[in-house]
Amino acid sequence: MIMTLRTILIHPDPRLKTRCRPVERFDAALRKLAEDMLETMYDAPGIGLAAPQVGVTRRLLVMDASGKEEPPQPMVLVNPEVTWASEDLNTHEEGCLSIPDIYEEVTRPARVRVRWQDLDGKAQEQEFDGLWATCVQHEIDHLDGRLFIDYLGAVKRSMITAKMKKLKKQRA
Ligand code: K2U
Ligand code: ZN
Repeated sequence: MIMTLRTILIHPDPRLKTRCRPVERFDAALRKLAEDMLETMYDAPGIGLAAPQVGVTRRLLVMDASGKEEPPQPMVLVNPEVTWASEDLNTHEEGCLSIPDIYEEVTRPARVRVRWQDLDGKAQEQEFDGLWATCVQHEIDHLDGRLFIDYLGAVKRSMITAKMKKLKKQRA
């Protein structure tokens, strides 16, 4: 079983602003993509990765927000949706593999219930809290073409976008 590291798109990129379409075919290609995304996430390293970040505008995300001392807990969520969000909020410093070296505080519901399909198309539902809740909301935002910098003020966001354009020019 060979896994392939995928290239992570850097903001600004139209594919990162796209509302992704649902996954319809639960086949070997989907499984391969999920495996590649998990390998790409661990290699980055990151604790989450959404399909549009590797150029696939479909509703699929992977995450593993388990702490360093805990065993890995890779999760694959297909066609995820938030079915409930707590009133109380939580503020966490967020980063994004598509916006390297930028970290800003974002406030989100502290707990969310998410419903999704697994790689066999079977329905799953679970409540997330802590870093898992922050991460799953950050990843589902990616599927709707939303980035964590969209929660910042316009001035800060435009400075970050200018910085990323420069970085992309250097990398090209
Ligand atoms: O989606 C991504 O780009 C990976 C994100 C996921 C994430 C962002 C903010 C908060 C939690 C998860 C990160 O780049 S993964 C690296 C990381 C890990 C912990 C905290 C911040 C960033
Ligand atoms: Zn991100």
